[in-house]
Amino acid sequence: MKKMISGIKPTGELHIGNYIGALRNFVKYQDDYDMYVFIANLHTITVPQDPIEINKYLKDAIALYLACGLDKDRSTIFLQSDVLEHANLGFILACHTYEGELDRMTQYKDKKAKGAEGLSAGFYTYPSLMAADILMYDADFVPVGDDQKQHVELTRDLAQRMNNRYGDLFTVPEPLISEVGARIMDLQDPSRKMSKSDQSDKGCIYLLDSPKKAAKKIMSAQTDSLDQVKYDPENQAGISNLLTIYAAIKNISLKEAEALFTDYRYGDFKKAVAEVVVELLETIQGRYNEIIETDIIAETLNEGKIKAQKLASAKLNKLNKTLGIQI
Ligand code: AQP
Repeated sequence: MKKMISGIKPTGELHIGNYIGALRNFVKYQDDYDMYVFIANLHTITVPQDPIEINKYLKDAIALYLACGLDKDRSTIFLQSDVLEHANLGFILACHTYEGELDRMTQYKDKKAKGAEGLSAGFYTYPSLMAADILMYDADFVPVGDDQKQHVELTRDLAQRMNNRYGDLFTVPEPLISEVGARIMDLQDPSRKMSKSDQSDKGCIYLLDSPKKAAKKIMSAQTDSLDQVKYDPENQAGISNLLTIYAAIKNISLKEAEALFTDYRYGDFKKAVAEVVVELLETIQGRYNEIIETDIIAETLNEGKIKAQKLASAKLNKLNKTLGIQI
């Protein structure tokens, strides 16, 4: 069975971009692949965080994984920091990553371009840690939103570099990016990706938003004056984003979604989108409320940790021997 791995960094409450671009695909694939899904908690501290806040996001993220349909008996679900080998392999890979490669990573470049000062060394080198998260388990595929493509490309380069230098060490993974919903945009500014750490929350629908609040956000989403529901991201970014959200949740193509709304006025179209979003949130939140206070979270993480650790320690032993740093 082919292996798949992916993770989400709990820097805030998960949103429908995370759900559509990543989570729903993890759920879809868990029967056909040997699936590894982790909470990327080490990645959260590459920028300063409030420990109390981050701890809540962490717990919510695991509960939401389960509420969205991930199942501990069909997937290995674990906390990145529970498997110490991730940080260890991350350092080894950082020693094989060129400075120029890290300089070219979009998140680092964007922050630098905006004049950010005092960035941590951890923030600069996190792409090597991400490569470690993937290569540790010899994953064949990495299901991600399209903002993560660059990271998987660096991971592939590192795997090939290590394999050329030391022999066959790592499987070279491929990104798996879905056709619909690989980049959900901010509702208020559809030229920007929907993100958890945005300052204003009006453009972002969190999976734990009340259905009423979520519907309100959709009803006030930015549109245009063209008065036609068409998928045309260049000229109708807001409408195209709403169509994408609708199509992804209903699991239909963009063409099919477009055909449903010919002749619709924007207000009625938005109502239809709000309805499917509300239905989705109600289902997820119903399950979340059942899960959040139970032992299932601890059980899931414990089982996941044992399974992941076994593979990770074997991998790291082999690598350390190959590198000559183990007696
Ligand atoms: N807007 C999005 N549309 C589609 N997919 C998305 N993903 C994130 N935002 C969107 C996908 O969700 C997975 C987990 O992402 P992450 O949380 O690890 O990191 P991120 O991409 O940096 O997410 P955010 O929300 O933008 O977080 P912050 O604000 O902290 O940087 C990935 O597969 C990602 O592609």
